[in-house]
Amino acid sequence: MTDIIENKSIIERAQATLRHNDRGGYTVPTDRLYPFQWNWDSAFVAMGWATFDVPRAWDEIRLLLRGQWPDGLIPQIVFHVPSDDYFPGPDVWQTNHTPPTSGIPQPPVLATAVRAVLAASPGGAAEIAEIYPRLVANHRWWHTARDPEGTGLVATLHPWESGMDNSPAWDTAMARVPITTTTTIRRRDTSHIDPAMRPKADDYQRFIHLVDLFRGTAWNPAAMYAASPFRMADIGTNAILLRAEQDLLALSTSHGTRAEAAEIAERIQCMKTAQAELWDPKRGIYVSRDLIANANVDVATSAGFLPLYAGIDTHAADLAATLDRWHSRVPWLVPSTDPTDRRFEPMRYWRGPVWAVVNWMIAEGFSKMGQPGKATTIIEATRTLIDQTGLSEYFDPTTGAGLGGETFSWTAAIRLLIEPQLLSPGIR
Ligand code: 9WN
Repeated sequence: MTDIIENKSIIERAQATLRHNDRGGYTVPTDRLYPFQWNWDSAFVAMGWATFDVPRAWDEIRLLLRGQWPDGLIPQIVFHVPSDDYFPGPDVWQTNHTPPTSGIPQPPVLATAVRAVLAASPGGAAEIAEIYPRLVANHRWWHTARDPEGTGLVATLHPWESGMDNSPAWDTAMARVPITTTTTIRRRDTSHIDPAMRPKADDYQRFIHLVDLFRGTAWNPAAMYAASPFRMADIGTNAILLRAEQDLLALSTSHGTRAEAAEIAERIQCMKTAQAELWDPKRGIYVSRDLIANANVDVATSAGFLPLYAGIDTHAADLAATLDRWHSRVPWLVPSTDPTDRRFEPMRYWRGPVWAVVNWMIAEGFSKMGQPGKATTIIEATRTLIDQTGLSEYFDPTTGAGLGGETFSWTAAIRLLIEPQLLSPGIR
């Protein structure tokens, strides 16, 4: 009985958090710290809304797509209304888009979310006719802008694009990026959050150096690709895109043409082959690749489990063993960095903490790839972390403490998505 009441209250709190962060059709990640619409946050959040308000889920997607560029890019941030609470704002990006946006992508979860929200829509949804072609354009953008040589691996040109901003996977490559900037850095994040839980000053120098560099190309995709000293095949982004391609393929059978389906299927084959090459037998996990140094990165992160989420089952048992090894070092899964690695920092953002959205994708992968026990372990850990400490941005894998921002939208969305009785068949 107590369980049921507690359960009900966290579900109500998760729904109330989305309503609280709703700014009239789009959801901010959390009040003040992130006052705009973020790309991959909104994809997860749309799935969360779909568990209790399907029309609102479609609004989330439609408003994100207002930021889409003519060439297909769906930007990392849409600045629907001005705010001084965040740096860098539209004055730094200068992308010349209405509404104002940043000029880089984020992991492309959107097609997966659209498929899930559609499945939760009784009798289908009129929205899909307008949305499907935009997804097609976006996936083509990824391949033309970020894999111009057709290797099957798309490139990430800025750590913010990976969504895992200060991951140790980027350390070696980011050391190549100068710390000089033409933009004056006026960080706002460290006035909202303890700096020990955020990226360091040098990280921001380099983040903004890259923004200055790209702005200098007038956001031209080919020029950015050529100029960037940071060019990584991020295993997370590549796996998420591969998964999204399969969701787009499923959508294409009822909403697209045969030619589109064939084009998507061909890309899927090519991406699967290329991702297989990113297996690291020593670390028992997939890793990212530095496309400038032509070397795989030497650190294991939680993104390395995501090829399971993309439907690659070759190493499912090895990845289950890796998860066990990590679990023997930290009580709370899944740390964002291998806890045996010297670069592991349990409280610093993407260098150690647990993130609910990543857990959800990894659990989804284990569940579909023949390791349901591992999926259950991860989901139970996620549920307990949230129910015990709240809807935090991320969690300390050594203590379970909630870290970063509070009343966080994507954490609320994941709490709704892992509540069995709330799930529509499309999201299950
Ligand atoms: C930069 C909104 C975003 C997430 C990212 C997370 C963080 C932004 C920042 O917050 O990044 O995009 O300013 O720190 O790293 O994954 O989408 O929640």
